[in-house]
Amino acid sequence: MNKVRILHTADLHIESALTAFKSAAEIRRAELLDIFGKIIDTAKSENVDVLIIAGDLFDSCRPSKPAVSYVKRKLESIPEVKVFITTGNHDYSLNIDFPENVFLFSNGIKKYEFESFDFYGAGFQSEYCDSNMLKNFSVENPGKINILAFHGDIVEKGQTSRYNPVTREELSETGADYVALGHVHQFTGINCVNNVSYAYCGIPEGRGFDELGKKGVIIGDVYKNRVDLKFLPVCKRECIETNIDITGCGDYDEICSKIYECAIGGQNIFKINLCGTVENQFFLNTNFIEERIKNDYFYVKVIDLTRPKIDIDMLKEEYSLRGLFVKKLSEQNGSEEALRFGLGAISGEKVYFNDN
Ligand SMILES: [Mn+2]
Repeated sequence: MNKVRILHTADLHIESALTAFKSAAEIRRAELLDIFGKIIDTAKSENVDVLIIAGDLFDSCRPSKPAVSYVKRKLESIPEVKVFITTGNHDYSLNIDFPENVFLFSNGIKKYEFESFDFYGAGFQSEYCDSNMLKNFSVENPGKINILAFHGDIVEKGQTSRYNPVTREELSETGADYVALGHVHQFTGINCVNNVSYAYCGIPEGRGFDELGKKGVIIGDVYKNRVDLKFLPVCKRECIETNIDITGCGDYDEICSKIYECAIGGQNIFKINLCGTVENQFFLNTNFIEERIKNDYFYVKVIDLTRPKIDIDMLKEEYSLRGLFVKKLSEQNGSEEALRFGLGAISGEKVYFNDN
């Protein structure tokens, strides 16, 4: 049966600044380039026919010479693979002399025809694209396998976006068998609307705590009217945000052992939120904790979200509004939450309630 084997990636954002990683930023920047090499090697070992890079390959329109020459060299190493690159809102004007196996889409929709499939793509020409690039597009040879790639936002009808807004209805009208999307940095699952399958593959390496979890690419086969595609994790490190309850920990030794117990995998990038209650007199210094554990992690950031323990027995003896409140509440077996809200309100804090 006719099929096209593809690897779909996007949003590599090569040469992102990553300043939040401080001393680890240089290494992480190098890793963003390195993952490109790994993806190319995967395309080769998995024998794909087509490699799709759906925008924001580079973080800017002016990537450095070393980065460009590495990217070109890796693309040259897979001459048997057809590589389709669309520009995104970050790299909308790339001035790169790509090797012969690369097809670049840097403006309105364009088609390349091959024996077993047609490939369409459209790219950004500036930082923003307020109107839909597809503009009533539908494939010219509906009997063939058709693949479409672009960078942009899938929106609801009537919703706007500055990044090429396209609705599901418009995707369905393209008649493509697979639409390879870029711009959203999270894998969305393989979705389908009227035989048109579409997906965001997400970024292949997380660049911060807004890009959490395992990152990867989409790989598999595109057939006429259906796909057999899966998510393949390729990232070297995961960005992980985790809450660690340190209630009961009396000193830094205990807190650090608790962290080691809960935040496993030192190669990963951690944001650790310490939570729970601590004794009033225990002074928590997150810089000191980071200093103690930093050699065991590629990068670790520690945030103090703990709350001081409330000494009810002491408070209810107080001759004050606060004392009276605590006394009344404990007589009625009030909840810990009610206690915190009440004490907060009495001390003049803003108190927020929500239904969840
Ligand atoms: Mn983008």
